[in-house]
Amino acid sequence: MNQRKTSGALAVLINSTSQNWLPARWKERFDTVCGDRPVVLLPDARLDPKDVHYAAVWKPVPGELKAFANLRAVFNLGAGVDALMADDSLPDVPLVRVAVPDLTNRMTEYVVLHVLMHHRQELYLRQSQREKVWEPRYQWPASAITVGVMGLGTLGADAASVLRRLGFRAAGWSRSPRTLEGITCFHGAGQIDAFLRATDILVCLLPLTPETHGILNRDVFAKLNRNSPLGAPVLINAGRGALQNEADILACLNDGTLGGVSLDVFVQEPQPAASRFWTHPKVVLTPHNAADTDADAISAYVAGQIARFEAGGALENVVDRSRGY
Ligand code: NDP
Ligand code: OXD
Repeated sequence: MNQRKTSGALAVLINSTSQNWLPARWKERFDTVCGDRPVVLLPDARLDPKDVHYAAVWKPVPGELKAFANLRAVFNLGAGVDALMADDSLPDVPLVRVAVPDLTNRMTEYVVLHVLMHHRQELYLRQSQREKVWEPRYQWPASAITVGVMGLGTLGADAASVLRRLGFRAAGWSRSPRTLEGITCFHGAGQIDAFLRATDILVCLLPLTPETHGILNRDVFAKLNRNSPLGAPVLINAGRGALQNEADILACLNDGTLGGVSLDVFVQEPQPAASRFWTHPKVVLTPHNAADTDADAISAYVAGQIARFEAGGALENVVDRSRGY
């Protein structure tokens, strides 16, 4: 194998204030797994940018990475690379995204939780509890519901297969043809209508790209199946906020085109206090924490990739920049 050995620094750039992203914790984890390699938390005035060979980043400010002339690879500390793809000055080196069982399992937990919440009428039952009303409604079986997953990649494929094992009918939609056991697979613009017509609960795990921007809109919601025991279709979006037209979602909830939604992602994050999504009775809101990237799991993943790359091996999960994901 071609050795690419180096002691170049790993620069860590994190631009988030939420608890999961505390930069000091990420630095500590990287220090532990990177052996002798210097790990530098940016900004750091003492750093010579030429010493940086790798960058591990979450939402860096556009332009921040072009300072590193000797960069060999960028590791995005999440699965979605839309924030990086929006940076015109992103250096022309491999861009690696997260695809690890830890993240996949967390997302599948979120999807299963929210599919079950709507399927088992939890919004009605919690309201009944608050009002001390003992009026159980007919509960249909999981096999009466088709969950359609938009995006059959690392996350969507796993969520769909676990839902199928729970007894739901599972369908999925991707860009290119996929074959997944027990899942009815659709692909491309030519098959989206058939996919939507079969779907009672629509789960979105698409990446945000120019092609998918705004895809969750009234036209799409109006094509979902209206003849399931749910009464009206349900949307669950844990992809990215800009996939959804938020005015359409609220209007469709109000006129019955949608019966309920679970939203983990929003055009504006955090959501402003005045947003109707906080208080709408048919909305379950979570603060973009469907699947946290865990510092223990992801630092080990990045260090492992660097070690393999320097031993002459190939990087895994490299983003195809022409597709945008
Ligand atoms: P992958 O790249 O593994 O999968 C993406 C899937 O979307 C693929 O099946 C792909 O099709 C499909 N797709 C992309 N573009 C289109 C299109 N134009 N039409 C139809 N299908 C399309 O991504 P992951 O599964 O790892 O992650 C998905 C997204 O989840 C991330 O990009 C991120 O935005 C979001 N995410 C959210 C988190 C949260 O906490 N809320 C946490 C982690 C991720 P094909 O198979 O043909 O390539
Ligand atoms: C991700 C995310 O993309 O946290 O991993 O949203």
